[in-house]
Amino acid sequence: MDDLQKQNLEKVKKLVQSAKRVCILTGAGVSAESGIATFRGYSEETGESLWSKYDPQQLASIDGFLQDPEMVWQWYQWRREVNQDKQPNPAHIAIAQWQKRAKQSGQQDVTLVTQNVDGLHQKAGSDPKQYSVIGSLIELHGNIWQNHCLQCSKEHLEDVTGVQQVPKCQSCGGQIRPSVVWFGEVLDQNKWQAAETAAYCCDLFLSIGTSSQVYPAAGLMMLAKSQGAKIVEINPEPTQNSVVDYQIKGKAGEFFPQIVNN
Ligand code: BJW
Ligand code: ZN
Repeated sequence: MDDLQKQNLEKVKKLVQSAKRVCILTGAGVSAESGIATFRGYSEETGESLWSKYDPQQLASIDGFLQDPEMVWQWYQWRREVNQDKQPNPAHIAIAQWQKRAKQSGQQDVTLVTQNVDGLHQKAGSDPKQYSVIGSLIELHGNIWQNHCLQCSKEHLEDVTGVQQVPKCQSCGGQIRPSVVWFGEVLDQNKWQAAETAAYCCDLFLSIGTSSQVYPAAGLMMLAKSQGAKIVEINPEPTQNSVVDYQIKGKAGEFFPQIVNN
């Protein structure tokens, strides 16, 4: 570890201890050490990223689904199959434990905003139920394990394991789709408002495992900075984001627990 990295780690540990309101934004990189593929950035654990093999406009856009629903549904079924046994890694666990400690002590608010749809933060113990309340988990891009009707929006709880054709909604006959946010779709407004509030009010913003290329999530960092928050990034391939105050160049599962458990 070089001197700058050591200095940054020590400074970030102090910030973590003294912050009153914290907003954590996570991306695919936080799940890379659990064996889940990232979208763009390279990850040592899974090799190629999803978008190096597949076209996001075809598979993760509303137009793609309208054009070829079967292909998109089957791609999500494949990802569900591949991801079903994946477990939280030390980064997910350390985040959830920090949130729990913060809630119990009443000394800090630690809100987790994730772009991930894999459900691993929940599995680790972060709480998504009250996403409008500071201190919980906000799944900004939805959850791959949930489904709803494209036409009437009804949530569908039935087990779709192994179903290879797009299921039909029993209420309206519409197509059932995964409850994730595709390109060209607006985010859930309650979730987005909660995320903006957490970023706006925080004094420490931690960006972990995201390439910061997808909006509006990528804009949260700038919002936090505009209100005077310190900005920390943990990523083996640091982004060129000029608003970052402290870069921790490395893996989330290795460095995040060091920062919060001391
Ligand atoms: C590690 C690691 C380790 C590796 N430890 N780190 C403003 C400007 C420009 C464009 C737009 C804009 N506003 C809106 C847009 C359009 C669009 C957009 O942002 N496009 C950009 C790509 C240019 N945004 C939208 O369409 C959004 N909707 C919207 O804005 O609505 C309003 C609107 C509607 C209509 C017209 C216009 C506006 C919706 C975005 C939805 C994103 N959906 C996806 C798919 C979800 C479902 C699924 O899983 O299939 O969400 S795309 C994909 O990218 C996924 C992710 O959540 C998201 C972000 O990716 P993330 O998490 O950053 O992952 P990677 O792979 O990019 O990066 C991983 C990082 O980890 C790398 O940096 C590695 O180095 C690092 N890493 N190992 C720590 N061990
Ligand atoms: Zn329906």
